[in-house]
Amino acid sequence: MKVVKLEDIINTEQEVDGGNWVSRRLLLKKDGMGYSVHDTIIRAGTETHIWYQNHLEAVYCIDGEGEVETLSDNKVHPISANTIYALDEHDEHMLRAKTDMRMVCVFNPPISGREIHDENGVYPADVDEDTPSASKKAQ
Ligand code: 9YT
Repeated sequence: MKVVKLEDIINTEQEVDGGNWVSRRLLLKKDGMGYSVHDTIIRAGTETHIWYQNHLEAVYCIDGEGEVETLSDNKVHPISANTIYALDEHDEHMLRAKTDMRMVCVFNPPISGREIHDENGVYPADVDEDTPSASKKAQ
């Protein structure tokens, strides 16, 4: 069994700053669970275009307030604490944070660890730990 504490992730390679968000990646592909689990802070006042074409993601908000707009139908879904949304159709969306939002994110398949969004809001299908484009940098 493994036990991982958030404090063990902060200031390591498993803490990735995407600019609008900072993702503390608690469990990754290397942990062999078949999914990854992240504790992510979305920064207040930000708007992020996201389209995970290669992953399914569930996002459970445990603190803060904002909204998700699905771009296929322009529907706006208010998101606040104790609410989960599931991108079960690889939904292209805009994530807007009114306040800082703390989100627990689960990715299937798991991400490798250092992914940041590309210009289309996508993570690549799989990223090797040594791929230079996966290195830690702001978006
Ligand atoms: C909620 C969301 O999709 N935020 C973007 C960051 C991503 N979830 C991550 O890598 O933790």
